[in-house]
Amino acid sequence: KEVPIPGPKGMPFFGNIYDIEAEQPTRSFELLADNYGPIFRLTLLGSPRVFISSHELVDEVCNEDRFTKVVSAALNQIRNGVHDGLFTANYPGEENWAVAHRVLVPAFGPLNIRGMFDEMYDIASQLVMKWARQGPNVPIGVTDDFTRLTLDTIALCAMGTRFNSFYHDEIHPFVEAMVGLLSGSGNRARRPDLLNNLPTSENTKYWNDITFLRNLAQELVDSRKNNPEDKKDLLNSLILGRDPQTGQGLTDGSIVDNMITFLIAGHETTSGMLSFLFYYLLKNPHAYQKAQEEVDRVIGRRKITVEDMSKLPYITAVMRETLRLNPTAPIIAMHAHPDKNTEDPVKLGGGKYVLHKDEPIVLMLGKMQRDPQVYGPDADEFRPERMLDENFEKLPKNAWKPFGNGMRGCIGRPFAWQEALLVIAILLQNFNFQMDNPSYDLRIKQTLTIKPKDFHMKATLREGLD
Ligand code: MNH
Repeated sequence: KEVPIPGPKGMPFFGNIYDIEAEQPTRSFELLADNYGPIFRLTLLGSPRVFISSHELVDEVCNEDRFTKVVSAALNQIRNGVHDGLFTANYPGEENWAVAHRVLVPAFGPLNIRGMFDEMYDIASQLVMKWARQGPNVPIGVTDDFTRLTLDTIALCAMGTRFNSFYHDEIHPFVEAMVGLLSGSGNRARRPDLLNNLPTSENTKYWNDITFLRNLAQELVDSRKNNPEDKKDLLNSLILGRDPQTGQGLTDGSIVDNMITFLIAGHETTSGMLSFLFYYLLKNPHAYQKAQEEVDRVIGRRKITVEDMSKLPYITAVMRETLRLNPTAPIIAMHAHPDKNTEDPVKLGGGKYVLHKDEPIVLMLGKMQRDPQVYGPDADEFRPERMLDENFEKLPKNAWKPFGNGMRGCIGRPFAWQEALLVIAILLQNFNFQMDNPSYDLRIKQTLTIKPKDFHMKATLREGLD
């Protein structure tokens, strides 16, 4: 009954590294899945891992009694900067994860997220101002401006500081160092440790970026500690939050780890989602019209309030459908649960596929979320109606996973959701949009996350607005 796991033959030492395009690893994995099916194996830097992309297999691996997150590849490199912060902690094993999780879950609860609405609104209106001033003829670099927006928003809410990205052409030094950490981590993940430990200028810069990030983060923590402010933002939760189980707060090291983590995890993913979403709206005029009509009907010309956020079901469906077709964090990795799992060897697919000891399993979220077994023959099409509440609730378990799995799923989801809803609403309220180049078709650029490549649009202020 056992079946060998298929996959391309690798080269000695290099393994399958040449089967993967460095610029677009997720695309390469998808092409391999088209060739080898819903499970295949690659050997990268000497270690084998399996890639799964059907709903059936992903559903099996999402069982937290058998499997849990593993920190590997680029994520394991990011650990050089943020250690056992929430995103990069190995748990079970690293108790700091559980402490930070208990302290920070309330920080992302409904009351706190609503408390951050005004600051989100502040940054969103800066974007509106910029596009209004530019006028209707200037092509907008969509992803760049959405990245300015999400960076400024998370910096204000998590670090209590303003990057003012809409007012500068140069990148803020914190952002430059963070981009250095992220791209450096991506590069290091494709090289053997031997090379990563040499004193090259690239490696020196990598560690300098980390020192810079941590020093600045610590300064901002000290500054808030010395000048307390009475508000519900993420920075206050990091500093003032107490573990309900032990009563202890986070250490300074853990505060800095998680502050930088929020910036890393919280900007590209949300900016990519907004960029894909406007691409899909412009490619689908019917959906665009319904979304704008919803804003006009529910909000009209008045100022948007936090209460409006729960009254936009069509736009919510558009967001879900966008993240189904292009989950901006496109892959997550799991392995057999070290404490709970007693199977030896571990097998997938009802005993068919035998894994190596502690072999990482890579979940290809985008491919899985287009599984025709779940989404039907039009799985590749953008059709927000399938994501309206009544349909969304009927989806099989684990068929929509853009925020990851179980207790290691995204803690920032309500933050991202409120931020994105607000931005979509305020943009549709104030502008009409067009593609800059009507024949543009989606191309994807990947770093840790995916975003549309070279996507430009134009924004015209709507009549009756000044
Ligand atoms: Mn987020 C984990 C997707 C926005 C902070 N996030 C994850 C995971 C996915 C994910 C997938 C699981 C990763 C893994 O298994 O390795 N996150 C998203 C998407 C968006 C997003 C698609 C926006 C859209 N995330 C945000 C925002 C923040 C944030 C905004 C912070 C304000 N995310 C996190 C943190 C984790 C995480 C922190 C790690 C949680 C944990 O393991 O405890």
